[in-house]
Amino acid sequence: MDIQWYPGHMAKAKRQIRENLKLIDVVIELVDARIPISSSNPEVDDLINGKKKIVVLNKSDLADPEINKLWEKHYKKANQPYVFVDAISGKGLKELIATVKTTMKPVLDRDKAKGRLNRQIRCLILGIPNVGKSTLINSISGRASTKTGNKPGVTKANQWIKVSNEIQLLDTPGILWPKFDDETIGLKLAWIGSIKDTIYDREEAALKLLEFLRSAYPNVIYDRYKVEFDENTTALELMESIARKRNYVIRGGEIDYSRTAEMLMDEIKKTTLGKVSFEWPEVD
Ligand SMILES: Nc1nc2c(ncn2[C@@H]2O[C@H](COP(=O)(O)OP(=O)(O)O)[C@@H](O)[C@H]2O)c(=O)[nH]1
Ligand SMILES: [Mg+2]
Repeated sequence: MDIQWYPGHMAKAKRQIRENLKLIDVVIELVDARIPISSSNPEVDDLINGKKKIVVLNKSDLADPEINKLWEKHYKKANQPYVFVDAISGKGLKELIATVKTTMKPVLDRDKAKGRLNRQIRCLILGIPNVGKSTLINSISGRASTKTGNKPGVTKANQWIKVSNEIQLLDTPGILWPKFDDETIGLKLAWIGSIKDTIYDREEAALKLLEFLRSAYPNVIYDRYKVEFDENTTALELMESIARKRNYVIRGGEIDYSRTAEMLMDEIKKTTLGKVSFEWPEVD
């Protein structure tokens, strides 16, 4: 998938979100549990202009359970409603529905006091490409009404999906643009397979990945690639050992860096390396 956010695209996406925001009560911001910050858009809070927001950490099945716990603490402390979900299996969806209700309770109570009964809660899903918006909408609606995958440009009139007696969900999610202000954000998006790694130098991305894994998940490297290393081993040396182990060499016994990098990027994207999170909140 290719994300090219030209200023025109961005302006259009923003306009669409603003239009849809007029119709809704609650914003469900979908992020990737492995990179909750890098997969969210810092402009969201300005954009939603005071609407209630629930952070939904999707693909939590792929994230490190220990790091998920740190994020839970983080959002609790920040008083930010959040839910961990796995949109494919539907795990966490009940909790999401419950969270929508508790978040809106004060508003509903106020409306009830004014005599406005049977008030519907209307929700909108927002998120960057590939984060699982369509999958979540499908799971929540219990039918395959929304196409999953990456087919941009298919637009139709807005429809409401009935989630429960009180909750409705706009069937068209808002697409946010990822931020690339910081080089590491692009790298993390490439590691989770959210953007084509060809946007980056693949060998560079794979080297940075090894650097990250070496310090954060050394056992993942040991277990999968069965190579020895210590704190003095550079990422390049590590890549070379892995290449030799796999016999990724070309004529003359030279390392095939390109093939090794491709394999590494492939395995991290396919989550062959297990449950790995790429960022965590600052903890004291
Ligand atoms: N493992 C896992 N994969 C997911 C989850 N949610 C979505 N996906 C996958 O992520 C990819 C992108 O999902 P999609 O719903 O098309 O994302 P969208 O671009 O935000 O609409 C698809 O291959 C989905 O199967 C999840 O909770 N766990
Ligand atoms: Mg989609």
